[in-house]
Amino acid sequence: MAQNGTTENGVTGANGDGSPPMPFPQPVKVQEIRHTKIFINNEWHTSLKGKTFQTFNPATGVKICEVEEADKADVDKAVKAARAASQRGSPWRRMDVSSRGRLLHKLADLMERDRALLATMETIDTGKPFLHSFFIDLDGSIKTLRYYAGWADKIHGKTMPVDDTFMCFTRHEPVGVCGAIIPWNFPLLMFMWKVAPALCCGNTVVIKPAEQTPLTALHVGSLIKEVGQLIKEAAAKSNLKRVTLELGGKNPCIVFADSDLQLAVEETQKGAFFNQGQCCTAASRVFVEEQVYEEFVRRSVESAKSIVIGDPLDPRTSHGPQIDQKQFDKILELIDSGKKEGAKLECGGVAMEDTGLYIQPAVFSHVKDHMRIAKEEIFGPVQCIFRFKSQQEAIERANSTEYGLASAVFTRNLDRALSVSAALETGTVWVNCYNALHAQAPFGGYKMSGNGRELGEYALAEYSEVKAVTIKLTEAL
Ligand code: NW8
Repeated sequence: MAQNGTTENGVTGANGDGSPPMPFPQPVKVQEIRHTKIFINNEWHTSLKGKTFQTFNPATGVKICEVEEADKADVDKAVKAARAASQRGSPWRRMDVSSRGRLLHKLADLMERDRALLATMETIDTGKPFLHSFFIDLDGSIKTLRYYAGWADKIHGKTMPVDDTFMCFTRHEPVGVCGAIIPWNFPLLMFMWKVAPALCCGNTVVIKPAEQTPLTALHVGSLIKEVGQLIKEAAAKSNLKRVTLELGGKNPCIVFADSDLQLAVEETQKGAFFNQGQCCTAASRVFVEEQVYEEFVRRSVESAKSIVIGDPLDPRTSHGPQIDQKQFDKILELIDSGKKEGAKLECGGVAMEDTGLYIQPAVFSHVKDHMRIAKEEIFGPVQCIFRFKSQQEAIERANSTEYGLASAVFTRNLDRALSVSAALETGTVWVNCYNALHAQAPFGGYKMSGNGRELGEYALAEYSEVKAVTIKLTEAL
């Protein structure tokens, strides 16, 4: 399991009693959720209308706590505070850019300190396995924050030669107040994908966590309070001028007969079932070349049957429950449509009997492009395997969707990997891997999968305005 050497809270055994280091991080016992209010201007506020909402643990159905619910007036209050903090002359705007970077690093330090607690909260709130929360969501969040902390003092314009006796340079300025609506599938990670680049450019941010999963955003509020600065957040959407969106996908994988077949089976399967299939990047259409089709299906089914479903806090678990009843019902309805339309359900696809929201990972073979399971985003643990004959045909079928978020190619042939990745109409193409996301690389959708980019240097453009300053010179030498 990948482990970042710098983020060790909960990983190593600094037990102080001479006992050997723990091989795995452990969930923390959460007695009570301390932060349940609206965080504005470094302070906790109750909702103006006195409203609260409940958040539930999807693994047990048990209520976790009540959270203050922001209404329009609370949002206005948050936006007003964010606007004041982003005025020229405010402490946040006047702060030198390297101090801004240090604050973001400080927040990353605090998240490392509370890493096991945050991972536990994320698991209780979403149902995702604890080790995934710890090694993927927390690792990715902290890395994203540190990556943009490094950018804070490296965002600069250019000087360009222009006509006659002018000189011209650009300044990259913050947009001002940014609003972010966070999805429930990766509450903390998606929070950081938005907030870190926005803050490193000098903006202020108003956040609306998903109703299902507010806990980690609230805890990060308490960490920001520890950082002790006028960084804003709360709960809101507002009249934003620019919108970047990261929407759905029906992401194709193309597996050629010359690929490392076992690697292709493992990566496409993790791609399909990771986070219970609740990923915009879910590998939901796998096209397999006809010579290896039967073998690929056989190995995929064998592997799917060995997935350990269970209590998300148990470190042996690799598959947890779906987020809520509505998603759970929608997934089972789509699985049913697949069976009715003639695809072959090789394994899984049924709810676990004893508890509510668990669905056994489903593998469908003999899926045809016209079926609903081939076209609609399922957002659940359903893998659809298709057969193809020629490279040209695979590319055309992979591209024949309104979506264009991500795709993957499995082959040992470098020429083919390069030409197929050029032909696929998606914002990301993975070659011989899947879900290989990095803070340094841009991520976003073609076509209906979204606007703009997150992560990497490209995301900075979404959060900055470029000003050209042109100066008339009186003397040309
Ligand atoms: C930002 C993200 C990551 C990271 C690593 C491994 C597996 C899956 C995901 C992932 C900075 C550094 C690392 C993943 C996360 C979000 C979505 C889908 C897959 N992210 N990872 Cl939507």
